[in-house]
Amino acid sequence: MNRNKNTAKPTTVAMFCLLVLGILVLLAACGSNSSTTASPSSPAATTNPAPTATTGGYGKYGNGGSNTTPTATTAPTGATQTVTITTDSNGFTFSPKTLTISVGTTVIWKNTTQTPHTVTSDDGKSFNTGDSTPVAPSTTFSFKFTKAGTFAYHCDFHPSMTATIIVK
Ligand SMILES: [Cu+2]
Repeated sequence: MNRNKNTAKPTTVAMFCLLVLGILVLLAACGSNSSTTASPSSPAATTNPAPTATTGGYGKYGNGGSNTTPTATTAPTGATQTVTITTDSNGFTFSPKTLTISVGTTVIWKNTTQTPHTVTSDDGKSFNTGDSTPVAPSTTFSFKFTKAGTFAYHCDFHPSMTATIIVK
């Protein structure tokens, strides 16, 4: 009996080992599985650090290091000119009535009156605030002139309000 068992043992042991190994692997898999299910895979919040203003040139002078950002706000490229919507002895008016600018200039109409006005090019298509979205009191309307030409415009609400932008 004993001898017989001894001869049969090696394979049995090997089989047993494999079985145990297999079970262990399964258990390990199950174990790790159940333990990981608890933690919700949080989509690693990619904290994009705001592009820190380059501490180049300017930072070196003065207060060494503190970013003295040279007012580089994304302003409209090119120059700007302002036309004031105001009141004169004749009533509402654009001031100046004729404004000469160079190509690429953005004109800002500033309504300083208590009444809405439109800024409507006479050709009806170059620029237009539209009657439903006029320049409300204390607000502005901007338009960038990218083409040379003479642009007469008016206010749809007040026929006497006429003016011209000359783009060179
Ligand atoms: Cu008006």
